[in-house]
Formats: sequence, structure tokens, C-alpha cells
Amino acid sequence: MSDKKYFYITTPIYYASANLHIGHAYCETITDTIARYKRLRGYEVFFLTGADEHGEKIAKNAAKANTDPQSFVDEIAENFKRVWSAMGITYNGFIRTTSPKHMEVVQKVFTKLLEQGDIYLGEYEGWYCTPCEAFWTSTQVGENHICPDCGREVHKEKQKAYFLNCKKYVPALLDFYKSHPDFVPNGKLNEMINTFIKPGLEDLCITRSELSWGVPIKEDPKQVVYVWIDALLNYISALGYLSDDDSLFKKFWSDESVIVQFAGREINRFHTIYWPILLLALGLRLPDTIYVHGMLLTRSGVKLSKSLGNAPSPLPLIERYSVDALRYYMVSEVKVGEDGTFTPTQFINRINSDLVNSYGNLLNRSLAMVKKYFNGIVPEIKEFKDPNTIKLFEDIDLAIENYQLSMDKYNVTEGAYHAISIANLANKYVDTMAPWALSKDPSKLEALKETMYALCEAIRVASIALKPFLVTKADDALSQLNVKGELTEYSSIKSHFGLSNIEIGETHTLFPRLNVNDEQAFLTELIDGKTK
Ligand code: ME8
Repeated sequence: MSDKKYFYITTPIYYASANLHIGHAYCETITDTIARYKRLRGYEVFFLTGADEHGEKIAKNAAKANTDPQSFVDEIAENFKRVWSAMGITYNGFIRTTSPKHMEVVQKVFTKLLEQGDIYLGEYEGWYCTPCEAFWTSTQVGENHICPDCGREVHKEKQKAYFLNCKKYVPALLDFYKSHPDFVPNGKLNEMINTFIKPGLEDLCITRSELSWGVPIKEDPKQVVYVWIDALLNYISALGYLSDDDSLFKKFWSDESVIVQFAGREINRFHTIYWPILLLALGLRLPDTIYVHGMLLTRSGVKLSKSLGNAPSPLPLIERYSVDALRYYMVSEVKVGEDGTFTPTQFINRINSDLVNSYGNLLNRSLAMVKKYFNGIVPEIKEFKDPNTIKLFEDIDLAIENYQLSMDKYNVTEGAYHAISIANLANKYVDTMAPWALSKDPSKLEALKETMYALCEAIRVASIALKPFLVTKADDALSQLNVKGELTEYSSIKSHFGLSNIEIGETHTLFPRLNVNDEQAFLTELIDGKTK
């Protein structure tokens, strides 16, 4: 573990142009899982999410809905918060780019960069994609004038505008990339360097004059700040950068803080090129990691997206299967960093195999046996004697090591795998020890005691490791086991002898088994219904 005290993690701020879908929930789940893990590990965490509320697309959608943009985004931001609350998202800050606090920071940054000569006035002509709020070069849009991100038609725009002098910062940026090989994991930087930097990075046009729904600049109020610059600055405005109270900024954007920023692959360019350039121009430290994650796709390989209208909300899934099932499925099935598909069969199989058959069943049968053989009292054990038990805990300790290694690299998919492997190991151990046979032979009482103890301990350890994933059921399992205080904390994950004589609590099923036929029909309608 690093010796830093603070941990700052951010999600992209999602466009307040329509409601959230499972793609947004995917990124939010990964980041929340990491935030929860880091809190378990003793970091002071600041987890930021929010809403991107300016830009042409939002102004247009508000007009379509016969309302003004501010009322439009107010309602959507409230919806975002409702969804995140249902998903158990433990954000510490929710930033809205229409908040006066944020807008003031954007203006101050503009003034600062203008004064220091990093912003200049010029004229811009380019191909603009309205849904993506992005300008593209002729090469990028090709002969058919198609947006390289979303595949829709772009149009030409020409205007007097301010530019950010990006060229000046390219050498420093390349030096930074070189000296920080882990800045963008999984090789996701090479494509950016080859596509955008090697051919010669252009200065970025950072104001628009034809649009009023944005942050006007003080020096030329007819111009509003380009929505992407406005949006990127949320990561520091939310902490109070350049404001009267900058205590959070001093803590979480400092050298004592680990800074990790998640962004989907379609916005890689903004986060790995322009965002670092802005920070370099402002003389601020750069994040430790920009983690570029993959996309949830439809079964025909198209990105689930708000503007294509092909993506379901996470709410019906939470209602039917629990927040834990949805979160667990997303992180374990869609490998972080890679694209994936939300498929009904995989969903049902994953929940049934890992949560019902492995973890849930381990809890059920172990506690039932403790009740049956020892009146619900965990036997007293001070050391393990049976080679199978010794091996079980060697394997469990190794799984914990691997879990930590994965989680510390933000690989929550592997982290979930190692956490659930503890339950798998314990299930194999039950079969090897066959406590039902031991119980029939009075001379095997000590072995039976050790087996029951070991199973309870494995449940305890697995539950602690699963806390970041199963945000209600891991605690539920721990309370069925009736462990409290320190024994539920991460610091006790490897001290295995604290359970003796605990009287287990009320027991119940953690996860109901999913009936393949019923759920297949429900999920197919929900997931594919949108994409027909
Ligand atoms: O781009 N699969 O907002 P946005 C996985 N406002 N993740 C997905 C996804 C999918 N199908 N669809 C969306 C914006 N996401 C800007 C960001 S940040 C300074 C400004 C997630 O509403 C993913 O994290 O289009 C993606 O990068 C983000 O939502 C884009 O959300």
C-alpha cells in the first residue's frame, strides 16, 4: 500500500441531456467499488461524480421539452441523484456545471490562462458533431463527413474564437507520459499518441460564440467556454480550486493524495491529452491514473447510448434482482478496461453460480450446521491442526494477497474473482471434510469443531473482501454470523482466531436462485427490447 493518506477518484460527469442508463451505472459501479475498497484500506477518500449541464445538445433538448435549460437540467440532476442512491453509490461530491461555484472557477481559469498567454484569440473553422459536442478535422470526418466517435453526420462551423495553446505543452506532456508509464493503464495511450499527437496536435478552440447555454467569459461575454473545457474543470472546481474555501483541493489535489480518474474509451482523448494540458498550463500536478474503461455494447456490438436510445435504466434490474446482484454482475462479467455485452444468460448464470451457489450457499449450509451440531455457537479454536484447514487458510491468505494486488490496480473484475474464490475454496473444503460424516463419529469431535470454525471464518473473510461489491449482502452475512466491530473490518482480514464462542444470529437466504426461464424472458425484454 502506498504511504499516501488521501484518495481522490472521479467519474466523468454525465450529460444532463437525458436520464442515466446501465452504461453510466457501469462506470459508477466500478468507481464506487474502488472508493469503498480504499475506505476499507484506511484512506480518506473523496469520490466525485456529477452532471455536465451546458452545451448545445442540452439547450436543444430543453427546447424540445418546452422548458428552459436550467429547469431541464435541475430535474435531470435530481434524477441522477435518485439513481445513484438506488445503486448505493457513496459519492462525496456531486458537481453540477451550472452551479455558480463551478462557473466562477471556469471564468477564473480562463482569465488566468489568457493573462499568462496560453489562451489567444483566433478564428475557427471545423467540422462539428452536435451530439458529441466535438470539433473534428477533415481527415477525421473523412469524405462522408461522419463523426469518428458516434458515426453521425457532422456540419461545418466557422467562428471567431479563443484557442488554448496546446502545441506549447506537447513536449512537457510527452515527457510526462514517458516518466509515468502507468498514467493510462492497459496500453490505452498509444492510440492517442499515434492518432492525435504524432500528426501534430492542433491548438484547441475553447470558446463558442453562437451558443448562450454555457459559461460566458468575463473578457468577451458573447463567447461561452467550450463545453468540454467547462466540463473537465469540474474535477478541480468541485474541490474548491481558486475559491475562498480550497481546503479539499489542498488535501485531495496534493502530493499526499492518489488521484485516479475514470473515463470511458470514447472520451479518452479529452482526459489523456487536453485535461493534462490544462493542468500543465495551470501549473498543477497531474493525476496518477487516467483509467480508460470499456463500453457496454448491445449484442450486435453497438455502444449503449443515451442519444441512440438503446439502453435500459438500471432501476428495473435493481428492483428485481437487488443492487448487489446488478453491481456484482457488471464488475465481474464485463472486464474492466474491455468492452462487454449485457446478456441475459450470462447475468443469470453469474448470479446463480457465484452469489447463490457459492457465497450464499456457503453461508446457508455452514450456519445451519453450526446450529445443528453446536447449538448455534461457533466452537472454540485457537489453532488449526488438520492439514486441510491449514491448506485452506494458506489458500485464503493467498487469495487475499491477489485480491489486494488486483484492487490496488483498480482491476475490480479480478478483485471480485479473488473475493468469491474464498467462498469457492471453503465450499471445496466442506466437501473434503464432510462434517456430516464427522458428526456421526464422537472421536472426530475436534475435527468437526475445527471444520465449523474454519467455515465461519472463511465466510467472515470472504464477506469483508466482498464488501465493496455486495454493498448490502456482505454486511447482511456478517450480521447473520453475528460478528461485530473489529472483526468486520479489513484490518482483521488475516487474523483468523477471533470467532470462538460467538453465537450466530438469525439466518436467512442471501440470494434467491434465479429461475432461468422466467428471468431470461424478463431480461431479454428489458435489454433487447430497446435495441430491436
Ligand atoms: O461524455 N458503456 O457524458 P456522457 C459503459 N459529459 N460506459 C458508458 C456507456 C456504455 N455504453 N455509455 C456511457 C460525457 N458510459 C461528458 C463527460 S467528463 C469531464 C464529461 C459512461 O453522458 C462512460 O464512463 O456521454 C462514458 O465515458 C460516460 O458515461 C459518458 O457519459
